[in-house]
Amino acid sequence: MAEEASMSLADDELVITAAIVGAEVTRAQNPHVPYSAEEIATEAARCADAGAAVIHLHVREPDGTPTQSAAAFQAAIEAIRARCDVVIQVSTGGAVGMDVEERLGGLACAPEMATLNCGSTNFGDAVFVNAVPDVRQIARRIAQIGATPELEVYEVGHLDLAMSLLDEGVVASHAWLQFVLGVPGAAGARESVLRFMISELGRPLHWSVAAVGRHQLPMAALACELGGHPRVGLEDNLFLRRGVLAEGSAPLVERAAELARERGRQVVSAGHLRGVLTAP
Ligand code: KMH
Ligand code: ZN
Repeated sequence: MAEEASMSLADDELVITAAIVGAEVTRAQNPHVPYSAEEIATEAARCADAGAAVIHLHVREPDGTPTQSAAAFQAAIEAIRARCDVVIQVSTGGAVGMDVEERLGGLACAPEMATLNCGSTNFGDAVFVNAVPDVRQIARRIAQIGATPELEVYEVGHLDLAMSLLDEGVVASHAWLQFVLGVPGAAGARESVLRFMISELGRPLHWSVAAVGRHQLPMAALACELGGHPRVGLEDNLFLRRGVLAEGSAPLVERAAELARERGRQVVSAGHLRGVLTAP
């Protein structure tokens, strides 16, 4: 059986994650998507100032092509660390179609957190493939470098796999869990879906919600109300409100921080979160 989570935030404390780059969104869709290490660091610093404790990180080639190369991650991470204090969570999902080994470049750069996608899912017209043996292998690689995994759950079956990995100890009990809702073709970004998934957790994990498109801010508000944590940013949503492009991810972080405060939650800093992540 899984142990109780050994470290925790107070109930009112809230972590905002900013997903500032992504792999699929482009400057043709929103000119504020950062590509270079310096652009990424500038946006990370704006998001930290607005209240983000975690930066969920993808990286790009100079022309915007998604890459998972360790060199590109290293350049971005060094630039971010020179500008602001944030917990860096590297993507091990990369872009649809990348092979598993290619996706793990960020793990060479000593990140504090890394994503663990807990199964295959429709991803618009594509399929984001995460075969179970690969999920287990990535989990072990994240554990080897001592990073905190964030279990990405797009579907109910992913939650069952996540629970099995926790029960088996393949994933440590202090893992975070994120419900990714509203990806076209996968579970919808609806209150009923989120409430059901939470009811199935059965253990005291910290959880967040990353909802796609117009659902991002309403589901962020719901996460704040239900004791979870919001992820916002251009990776998942390009608009601040209907018809108005967000001028980067920072305005979305600002809005998430307002939603949190309006619901009695306290937005915590990276330093505070780090203390929780590294507690014995
Ligand atoms: N780009 C998506 C296919 C992650 O970062 O771990 C996968 C993704 C998940 O973004
Ligand atoms: Zn991602």
